[in-house]
Amino acid sequence: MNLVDKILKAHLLSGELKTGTEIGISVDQTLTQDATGTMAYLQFEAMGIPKVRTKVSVSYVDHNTLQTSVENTDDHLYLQTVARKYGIYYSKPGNGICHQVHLERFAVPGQIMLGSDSHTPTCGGMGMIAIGAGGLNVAMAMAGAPFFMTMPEVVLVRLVGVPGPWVAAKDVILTLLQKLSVKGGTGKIFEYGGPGIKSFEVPDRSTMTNMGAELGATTSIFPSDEIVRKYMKHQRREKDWIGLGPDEDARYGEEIVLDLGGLEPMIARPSSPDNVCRVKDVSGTKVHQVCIGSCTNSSFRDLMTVATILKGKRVPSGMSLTISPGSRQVLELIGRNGALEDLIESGARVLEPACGPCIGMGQVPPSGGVSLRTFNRNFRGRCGTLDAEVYLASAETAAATALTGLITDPRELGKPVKIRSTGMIAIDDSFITPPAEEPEKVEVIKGPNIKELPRKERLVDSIEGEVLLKLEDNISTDHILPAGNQVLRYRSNIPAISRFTFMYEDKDFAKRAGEKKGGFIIGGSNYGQGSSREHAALAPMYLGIKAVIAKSFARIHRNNLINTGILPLVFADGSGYDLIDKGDRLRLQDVRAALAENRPITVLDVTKDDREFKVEHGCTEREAQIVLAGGLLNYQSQKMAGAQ
Ligand code: MIC
Ligand code: SF4
Repeated sequence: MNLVDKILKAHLLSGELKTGTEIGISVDQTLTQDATGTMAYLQFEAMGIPKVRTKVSVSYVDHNTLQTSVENTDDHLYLQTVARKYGIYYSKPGNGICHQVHLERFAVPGQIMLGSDSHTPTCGGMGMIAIGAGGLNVAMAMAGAPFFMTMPEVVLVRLVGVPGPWVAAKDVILTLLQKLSVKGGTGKIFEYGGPGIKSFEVPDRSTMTNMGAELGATTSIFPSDEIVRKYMKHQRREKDWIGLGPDEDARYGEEIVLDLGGLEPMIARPSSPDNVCRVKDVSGTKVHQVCIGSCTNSSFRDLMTVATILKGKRVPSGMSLTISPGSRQVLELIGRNGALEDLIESGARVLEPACGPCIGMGQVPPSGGVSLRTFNRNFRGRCGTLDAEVYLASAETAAATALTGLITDPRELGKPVKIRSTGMIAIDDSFITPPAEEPEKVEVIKGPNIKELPRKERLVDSIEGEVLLKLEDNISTDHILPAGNQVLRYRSNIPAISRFTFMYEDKDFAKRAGEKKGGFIIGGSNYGQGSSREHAALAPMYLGIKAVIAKSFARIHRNNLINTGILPLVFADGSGYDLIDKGDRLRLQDVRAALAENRPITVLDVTKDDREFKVEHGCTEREAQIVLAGGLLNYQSQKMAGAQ
């Protein structure tokens, strides 16, 4: 057996481990963050369960920590009180980015975690199956319900050889993105193995599993070996360590061999994480800003690498260099060993341990500016400036670039830096509030911006409406519902946030959708890639979108559409996409029967003389029931009413 199958088998509640079939698995841990958490906890509260049924559930505040508006601060108070009442750990603003802190303080090899953030697979670097999902799915998992998914194909990524000087984990995952593209991991789990894994410590491994999300993979995982044991020992959690790996004769659906010795420093050019080339191919490009941090590259090792490169040097005066430590622990460690001083002296601006610029909260580049970031996503507009050019690269490349103001291959720095491990860490968990001992005494506080989740009515049999938007391939949830300072504060208020739907693609979209009383969206392939934000489904639902017809969907967003009651439909014949135009009026016929009987749906293009084409819903029986009910909340209420 491979490692993935071993862990899944130990958690299997329904189905069998056969690629492409639906399985139900038990969930040990959950994680939420502030931008997706409020919705998840509102849903959890509505279930009327007194306490979470997981082993560990943690609520992090890391995305929108600035508290520049009362909506934001009210969200934090809600998250804090709801956590205390229902048995959830609460990680305060300033404690760090959920994935980094979870790795440090909570992740356990062999366990399964569901998180309402697409980069939840970060903890796969420690031998955990950690999967990103929509907030509603996480709420269900907190209530003890199984998580259902289509059993992915397990791909072995066999690392051989030893990386050359200045080649980092980020270069491994960028190389994979170059080879496989942002769709290459769809329906797959990447299991890393081979002798080359020994070259990477836990945080490096987590850089790779983190950015497996950019490949579209369900998750990625490394074995739990002595390197994991050492990491956990330094965190004073060695007692939670278990050794875990594949059998010697383990079988995989596919195998990719990567010779680390042949790799070079790589960089993703604007505006997709798979638009990858060698750093040296774009070296000399002028850069206005360098941002170091995010859940991909903000560990102790990353920041020590940067501090060691910058020590005794200064960045040019026109350069804006920011550093966001991944956690308060990382900040404390570099504070104590003097590296923080080196960073400050070099001209770096040290920000709070949080997502910060990665989610467009500050450090918005100038118009037409060039920003090089150690982050994981560079979709157009995500940084807050629509015409900015954002590059993604390793901490090594970022530090070299900060020093010259031009994209610079770190190999030009000469002798590579060597970073010693943290050693035993003086743990301070004071920013993590445990659940209350007397939960009945805790009052859950909800500010006026926190609105209940809107619900959809049950699905009707014949759906008619206009095509409001036709989009190309690889539309991300950042395109559907952007983040950033203007929008993030409304994550607990669907009516308010829906006004920003597709704001960069078509600024009148929300208004038009309102006037036309909803309609349809046409998408290309990999529609909804990227972030897990279910707001990218809830807001269109609120605006009356009935179905998205696309060439294919990204996993988490497809799930979110189903949970929201929006039909995710795929063209049965490739040419269907070309035949429809924005503004066409479509009619979907016999929809309920097609879902119940698992057959394609017939669509008539009323504008084009009722031209007929077929679309597939691809729903399992359970998914079909959810869509028929008008979403997961309705489906649950129906089930509960049926049980009584
Ligand atoms: C992201 O990196 O896009 C986010 C912001 O962390 C999202 C979650 C969100 O939109 O709240 C994600 O990755 O799922
Ligand atoms: Fe936060 Fe960026 Fe990581 Fe998303 S990708 S969790 S916004 S640091």
